[in-house]
Amino acid sequence: MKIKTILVCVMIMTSFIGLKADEGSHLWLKHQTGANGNIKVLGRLTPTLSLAVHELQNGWTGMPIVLKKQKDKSLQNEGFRINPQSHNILVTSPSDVGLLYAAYYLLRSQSCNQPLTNTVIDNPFYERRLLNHWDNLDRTVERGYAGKSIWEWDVLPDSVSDRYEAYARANASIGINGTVLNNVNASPEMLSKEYLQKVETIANILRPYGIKVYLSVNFASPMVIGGLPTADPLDKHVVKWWKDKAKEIYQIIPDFGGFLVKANSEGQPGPCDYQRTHAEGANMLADALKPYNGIVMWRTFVYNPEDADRAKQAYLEFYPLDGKFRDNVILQVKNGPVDFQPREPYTPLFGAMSHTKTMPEFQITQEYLGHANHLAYLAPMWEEFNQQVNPASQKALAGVANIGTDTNWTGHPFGQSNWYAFGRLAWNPYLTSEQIADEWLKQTFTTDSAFVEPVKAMMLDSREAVVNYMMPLGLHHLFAFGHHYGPEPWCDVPGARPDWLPSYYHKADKQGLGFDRSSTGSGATAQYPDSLAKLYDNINTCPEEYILWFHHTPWGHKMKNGRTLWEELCYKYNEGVQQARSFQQTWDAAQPYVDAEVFQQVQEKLKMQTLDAMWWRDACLLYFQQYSEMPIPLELERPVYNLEEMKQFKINIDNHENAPHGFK
Ligand code: GCW
Repeated sequence: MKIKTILVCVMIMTSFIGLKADEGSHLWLKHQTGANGNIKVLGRLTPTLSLAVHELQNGWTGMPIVLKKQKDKSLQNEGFRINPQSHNILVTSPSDVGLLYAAYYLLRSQSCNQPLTNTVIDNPFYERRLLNHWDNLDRTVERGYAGKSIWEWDVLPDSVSDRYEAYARANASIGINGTVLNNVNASPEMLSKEYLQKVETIANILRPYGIKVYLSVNFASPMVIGGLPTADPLDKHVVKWWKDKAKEIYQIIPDFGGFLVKANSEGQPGPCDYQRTHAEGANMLADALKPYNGIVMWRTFVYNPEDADRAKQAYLEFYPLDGKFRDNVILQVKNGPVDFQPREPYTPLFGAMSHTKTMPEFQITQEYLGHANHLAYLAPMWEEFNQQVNPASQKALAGVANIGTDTNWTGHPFGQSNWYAFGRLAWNPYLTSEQIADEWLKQTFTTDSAFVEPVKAMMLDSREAVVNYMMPLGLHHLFAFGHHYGPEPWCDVPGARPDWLPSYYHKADKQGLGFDRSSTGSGATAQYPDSLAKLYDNINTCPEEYILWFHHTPWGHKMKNGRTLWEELCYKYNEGVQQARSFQQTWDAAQPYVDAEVFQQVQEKLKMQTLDAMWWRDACLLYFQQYSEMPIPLELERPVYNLEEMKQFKINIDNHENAPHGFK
């Protein structure tokens, strides 16, 4: 062999190996490079269009492609049409970003081996598809489990990380078109001139990818950085301060998206501090942004230990304000009425506010689903929500990001699938979890069905497994205080807010288990539409996956399968452990198809997940058994941990000491 040929072979081999050992940094964007695709643009080459051309030239191996911007009655601004013709593929969209989305569509189809035969017309379902970063200015990330914040505030705007563009590209590839850069527990500093210049740099990098920047704002900003004596939304100096601030922002970032606000929640300032309503607060900000087409996303996550059942409070506070919000205000409502638990029924505000815009907030980061240690594919949870709340009644979608500085972005390699699934569902809420998992696996690993089919089945089971081993049958918030990782159904922190303690939610006693939210209890069932309220209110018709959410259920209550509540609880916890074990088997069988490092990383995490599942099962069953006084059915595994010992474990989440096993 000639030296040149050998060299080429070595280069091809190393680039192949290089891709295999990519440690996850390329996410799902692993399509071939150097394809030399034949791409033509009709019209002006804008920065966004250049990106589309570049992506296709690099990755497209099919027929020549013609990209053309043109009006089209069947298309929204960001939608696209792909028309395979005899000698080429004609791709059109009313906008440049629509053509970029089409490029990613084509590359995805190619990676998934989906042939293009018919014309494709694809429009985004929601106009705004946003990530929310809970990232602080000191680069810590609230509820972040994947390293530090990717936003390097300390060195911006002079130094610009390569990650910003990689982030933009990944988001554009799945249709995300907005990002809130900072934590909803917002530092007023964010709106200072100095920080706005840093934001400008990020906005400039994201813009060609069709992504707008938004900011979380602290309601007391006029006091903290403006030196005013009040932040009262009806005070004319306060109104002027926000108007001036909006003007300043838009001078720097002309396409700025708007504000996200957490007000009068968990100690944050807000209009209620001045006896004003949430509507008065939101409208004041909305008026300031209105001249520039900016919006306010106002969160409904409010609750107070002195008030009613926590699950009822968002509704009680906001429902009376229906119709009182400006048209550029959208209420951002968490999917469930408590807080991103492994399973919750939907928040009854959805659908109830017929004269107010609402948008769901999902949590991609796994605050309550095992952090970045557990494999939990969340699309089935969001699909379940979309089956309960008609997506057409919603105006936008937000997801709390799981992204950080880790090489693989999300800590757990399978955490990437949740970022991916969120974007895909924001584009099309009618995609199935199965379809999304299939796409993600094929793009991220291989199209080989010997790998895809079993691993997909594992993903599809994984959220239910977490529900089973953590909180089956509608149990919720049994977490250890603060870090929300392991089980502490017994948790009692002297002086803590009662609504931050598990006993507030599980109400275990000698009679039974669960929160009575029926008409004999807190009456939360009445916040749902009549037919559902009736269904949930009756213990015999309430879906069993919510029975302990809505009913204080007697230990001996007969479940549909004939078991008592206690027995069923034991079975569910055991099923969760068995599922985690089966994931280990599935993954070991997948070894030949996966890069060695990623294989090992997932394998280690699955071991931890199984240990955690056993920890959860034993902690919860042994704790509740003190009340049920019933035996664990003999056919089930015996506890391996001991309740009194477990009560002594106090995980230090920072140095991971004192866990009952290898918690890392
Ligand atoms: O679930 C709670 C989290 C807080 C979070 C809050 C919220 C950003 O534990 O960390 O604060 O929800 O959504 O505002």
